[in-house]
This record gives sequence, C-alpha cells and structure tokens, in this order.
Amino acid sequence: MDNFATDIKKYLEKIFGNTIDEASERQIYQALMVITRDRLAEKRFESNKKLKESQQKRVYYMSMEFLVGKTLRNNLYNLGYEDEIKHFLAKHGFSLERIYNIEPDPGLGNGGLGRLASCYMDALTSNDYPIMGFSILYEFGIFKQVISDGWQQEYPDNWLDLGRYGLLYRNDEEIEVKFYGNTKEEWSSEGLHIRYEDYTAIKAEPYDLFISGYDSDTVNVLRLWKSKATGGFNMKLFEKGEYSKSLESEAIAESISKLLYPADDNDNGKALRIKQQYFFTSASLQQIVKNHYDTYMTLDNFAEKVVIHINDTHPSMCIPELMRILMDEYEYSWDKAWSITTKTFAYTNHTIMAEALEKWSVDLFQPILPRIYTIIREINNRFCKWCNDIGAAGELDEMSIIHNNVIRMANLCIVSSYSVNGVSMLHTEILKKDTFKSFNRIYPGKFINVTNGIAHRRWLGQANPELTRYLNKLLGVDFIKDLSSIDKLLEYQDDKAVLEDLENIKNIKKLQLAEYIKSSTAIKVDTNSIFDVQIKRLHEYKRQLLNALHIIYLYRMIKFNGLKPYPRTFIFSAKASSGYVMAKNIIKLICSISEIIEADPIVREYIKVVFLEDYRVSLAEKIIPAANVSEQISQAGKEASGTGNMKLMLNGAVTLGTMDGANVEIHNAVGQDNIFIFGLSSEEVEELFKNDYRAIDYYNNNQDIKETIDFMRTLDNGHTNFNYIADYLVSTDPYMCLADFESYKNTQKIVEDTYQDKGKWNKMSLVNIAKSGIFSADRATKEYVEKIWKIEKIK
Ligand code: Z16
Repeated sequence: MDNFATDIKKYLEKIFGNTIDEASERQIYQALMVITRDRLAEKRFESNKKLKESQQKRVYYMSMEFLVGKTLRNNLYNLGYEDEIKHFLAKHGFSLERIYNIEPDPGLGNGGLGRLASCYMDALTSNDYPIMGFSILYEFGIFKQVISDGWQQEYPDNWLDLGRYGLLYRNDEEIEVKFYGNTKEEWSSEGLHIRYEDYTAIKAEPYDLFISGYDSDTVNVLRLWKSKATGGFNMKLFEKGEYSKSLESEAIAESISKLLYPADDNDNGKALRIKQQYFFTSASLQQIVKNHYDTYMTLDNFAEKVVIHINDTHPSMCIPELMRILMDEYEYSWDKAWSITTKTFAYTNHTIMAEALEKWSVDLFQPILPRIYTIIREINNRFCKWCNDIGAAGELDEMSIIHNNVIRMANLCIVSSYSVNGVSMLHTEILKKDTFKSFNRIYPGKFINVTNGIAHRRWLGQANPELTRYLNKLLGVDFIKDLSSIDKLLEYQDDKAVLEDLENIKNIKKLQLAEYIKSSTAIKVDTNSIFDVQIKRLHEYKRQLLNALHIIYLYRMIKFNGLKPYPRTFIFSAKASSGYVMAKNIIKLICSISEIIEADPIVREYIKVVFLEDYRVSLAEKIIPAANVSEQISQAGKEASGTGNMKLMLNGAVTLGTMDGANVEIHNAVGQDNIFIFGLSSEEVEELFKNDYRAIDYYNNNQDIKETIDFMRTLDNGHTNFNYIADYLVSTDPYMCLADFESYKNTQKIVEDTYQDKGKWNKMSLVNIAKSGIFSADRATKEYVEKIWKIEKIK
C-alpha cells in the first residue's frame, strides 16, 4: 500500500510535473486509473502464467455488450486498497468519492444482457475461473439521455475521453478481418481449396480491460476490438490519386466500432450491424485459434480445451467463422471441422419475443460475407437432409436455418451448439414447449436452464455499504464472500431491534436518494413516503404504462373523490431506443404526470412522480438501495428473466410483480407472504390473446378503467395530449395493460396497507434480503461451470 501512495506521487511528478498537493482531481483520477490498471496487469501476468502451465480448458465469453459500469471503485474494493487510499487522499485534502465520480460509466451495453455479461465476468474472476470476454470498443456507448420538456433527447456518450485510462492497447496482437469480395473453389491434388479474392480488409485493434476479482489472485481480461483502416487499403486508393476517397474509406472502416446500437431486445437489420458482428467475432476467433495453436501446435484437441459461449445470437457468426478457419486456413475436412465446432459452442437465449430473434435477409448478408454465407448454407443443407432422415422434415418450417430467404440466427445457434440455455425457469419452459419445441424434440437434453444472477459485491457491497457493514456485524459471516450465508438473517425476522435498524438504514439510503432527486429534478420528496421504483429499459412489454395508468387513477381519485392514500413517491428511470416512438411517448406521459402533480397543491401531498434521466449502472447503484417497492410488472411470459428484480430484493425492496421471468424464482424463495403477485399467468395471457383480447370490453365494463382513461384524455399540459396512448390502450395494446389493471390496482392497495404496518413490512423486507442468496452471480456462474462448461479453477 505504501507503494500505491508512492506510485501516485511518482505518476503525478512524471506525467504532470506536480506534487500531490498541487495536483487537480482530474490528475489524481488519471493517476489512480493508470496505476490500478498496471497493478492488475502485473497480477494478470501471474495468473496467466499458472493458466499456461496447467493447460486447462478455458471459456471465451462472446458478447456484443458488456455493461461494465464504473471500474475504479470496483477494482480498489476488490484489491482491498479502498480504505487506505481514501485515507491517504484525505490527508492531502482529496475525497475518493469525488474522484470516483470523475470516471464515466463505460456504457458498452443496453441493459440486462450487457450487465449480465459484466456480472458474470466479475463473479467468475472472483471464483478463479479462466474466462476471457470479447466485445467491441464502441467509441460511443449507450447514448446520454437528457429529458427536455418531458421528451427524451439523445446525446453522444464520449466515454473514452476519460475512460481510456483503464484500457491497455495491445497493438502487438492486431488482426485483419475481411469483408465483401468473391470466393473461388480450386481443386488440386490435395483437394478443394477456397480462394477469397477482392475482399476489403479492416484492422481490429485490441484494447484490454482487466477484470479484478474479490479476494482472489485471478485477473481476467475483457478484450475490446476497435476497427481501423489498414494501411494497404488506403495506399491502393492513394496510387490512383484519390486522396479524399482514401480518407472516406478510412472513415468507413472506422465506423464499424463507432457506436453501440441502442435497440435493446429488438432486431434492427442494418448492414453496419452485420459488419459489427462479423468484425468482432472474426477477430476474436482468429485470436482464440491462434492462442490454442501456439500452445498445442494442433487444433485436433480444440473442443477439449476451449468453450466459446455465445451471449444471445449477436455473436453467432462465430460458428461459421470457426468452420471457415478450420477448413480454409487449417485444411480440415467439413466433417472434422463440424465435429470440433459442435463440441465447442454453447448458446444462451435471452428472449422469445419474435422481433428480437435475429434474422438476416440473404440479400443483405451474402454480399458482405460471401464465404460465411456459403458455410451457413451448407450447415443448413446438411441439417435439412438429416431432418429428412430422422423423420422430422415436417418441422423444417420451424427449424431450418434459412427460410424464405432469411437466415434465422437462433436456429443456427441451436443446430451448432452442444448446449442451449434459457435464463429463468419459466423462460426455459417456454423455449422448450413453445418457441423451439421441435428442436427440443430432436435434441433431447440440449435445452437447459440457468437462472440469471447478479454481482452482489457491486449491488450490495459497494452500492450499499451501510447495509453491508450492519449485516457483517450482525451475522458475523462473510456473506460478501458467500452470499448464501446471508440467510442467517432469517433468525432475526422477529427481532424488533434488528427490524428497526434495517428500517433506519433504508431511511438513510432514501435520504441520500432524495438529495440526488432534489439536485437533478428540483423535486422535494418525502422520505416517509413509500419509494416505489420501476427502473429498466422502456418497453411496451415491461408495461411502465400500466404503472402510469394506475398513477393517473390515483391522481383522479385524490383530486375528485377525496381519496387520501398513504404518501408514495413513484420513481422511474429508463432509456427508450431512439427510434421507438411509443416508448418515447410513454416517457413524455410520465414526465407530464410528474409536472401536473407538482403543480397541484392537494395531490402532491400524497403522490409524487419522479423521472430520473440517464438511467445507467451508477444511477441504479443510487436508486436500488433506497427502494421499498420493486415494480416487476411485465406481461407474463415476456420478460426472459429480469435482473433488476434481484438487485432490488437484495437491498430489501419488496417485489410487486407478475408471475414472469425470475419473479417466479423470487416468489418461490420468499414465499407468497413476502411478495405481491398480481395479474394473469403466462398461460392465461396466451389463452386470452388467442381468444381475441378485446381491450375495449375492459374499458366498457370497468368503471375505474373507463374513468381513468377518459381522464387521461383531458390531461394536456400545453401542446401535448395523450389520446394517442389512450387509443392504444383501448385497442391494439398487445401487452394487455387493461386486462391486468384491476388486479394491479387492488394489489397496489394491499401494498399501501401493508406498508403502514411497519413491523410487518420490515419483516417482509428482511426475508427478501435473507433469501437473496440464490441470486448471486456466484451461484449462476457455478451452474454454467458445472452443467455446461466443465472447467476447473485456476490453481
Ligand atoms: C437484453 O438486454 C435482453 C434480452 C435480449 O434478447 C436482448 C437484450 Cl439487449 C435481456 C432480457 O430482456 C431480460 O429479461 C434478461 O434478464 C436479460 O436479458 C439477461 O438475461
């Protein structure tokens, strides 16, 4: 540690010519980032040495998204330096907290899927498993959201400006990726040879982000690829004297890693997206194969030593890319290459929503990736032939990889992987019984479930140090090391003093959040009110609209019917994909309700609505510890798992939810007395949808719904009105908000009544914390290790 202080001083002297007392916060920040990175690089060297010696099997985790969140606190926390650096800096008049705030959130993901990938990297590293992540170094991560007059506006997130100090540029390992062009078949005495001509090559530059583990010697790497024009590529154009064109082509090459597509759970079918996918999968696969070959001088044992995990279908081009490398570069036959490939890949599915299952039109795909396309076509031909042989030809409409001139990437993954998993019990059941039922029939045992988990060290240890310290002292167990031991808290479920302590800690976190709300929205909230939280991407299926509709109902009842509910603060935070009109309108609706209530001296005594802009990991860390109620109200069958639900539970919020995703597991864990479940089940949703759901009937037959929607049409703050949304609710809403409204409203009333019984509420909250052990990413990744990957810890 002495060393760390010395290193800071040295860095300041060397880079800025400053003493620590002359340095700015910005300079201290840079020093801490760089020194931490270099410490991790040294540790990485040691753990890598062990890994090379043991020659053990490794996992490569391929994901278009890693929602890393701020790294500095996490790394110092994991390395155990936090307290000492805090004191050292304080001696010189600096606040470590303020330094942490300088770091931008690396927002290299949209939401759940990206954050899951980061939680898993953290957990696997803490548990000493050899994993390497691969993704793209987006110059612009998920956009910055600014709310202006209630509307979402998107601004570029220039995170590398200050974020780059955590990265290590490895230009010794850059790789070329090829697009376009033609393939030629050449026969010689040695057999068939594929010549790839007239392609366009682009450089992939690796940037490494080190992943630290808690109380562990292991450091793993997340490798992020940045696209660059190749020198030769430009020179060709230079020779023709086309200087400006050469710069254009450079810009095109560099556009590949320019930005993250902000559509969560939606397939956007763009050529640039294909290029992004192939760019990062090809670079990664070349790297992986090279690592393997350099170690073993053969690829025959590839599948014994390598697992490549595909996070959703976004990295699915890994599959034909491995086939291509094995056949075109290492001269394997189709059958041998296929045998290796199908033992190498494991695939996680994260959605059943049709619009999110990736499909590429052949016409778009083939010119960009001609060789990859012929390989996919051949995989499909052989698969179809095999289905014929086993009598499954009748199900090829569902199963064939290429269908009506589109490539169905999920089908490619299922056919080519040895394991396919869903992310919650219900989700996996739906995959097996519905979405992929024919596949499940022809590949018995291939589909398995691994319910998602979260990095509790970040979501409890770091986000809620007050609760962590308290539980540490009370329980006398290291639940940060092993979250399952937190169930010892159950012994205190009837202990009045403990229940009060927990309530006091919750109030401290509510006060901190209230401060933040005041500073970012100017709204003063009452910390005695129920903090009711819905934070997640904005999506129709997640039904923020149902929540908003209920708030409008309350507003009307308070204003015109003398209702005096227990005070409640409804807190929302959500980004909408930039092209998603309905989602943006829902944000506008929520912001308008907030404004209208603020302007109403009577209603605002009871309910308030707060929309916090720019939802991101670091904001979630502020909101979650302060929540009393966790809104998980998606239409049953639609949310694959959810992970915010777990983070909120871990921090003592009580779930108000449908029987959807991992809410089902939460329900099983806490029992029905410690959760508020409402609404239709996924089977009932299916039934009702098939039998022609008629929203208008709910409007006509339910007085509250009728009055609420009529009232909604009168809400008009200035130039906007909400007829558009009201019309949708009573007509085409596929997520059937009105069908669940009555049940939601009644359950909300139960929530309110229960909250007023402080003893009862606190006990519910305690049980939620105590039962959250199974939602640790330690448990989830252990299941991946044992059921799918079959890897060992680094020794
Ligand atoms: C995503 O975040 C998810 C699914 C998907 O197909 C694409 C993206 Cl970007 C989410 C699911 O919606 C959510 O239910 C789940 O908890 C999360 O992935 C992690 O599995």
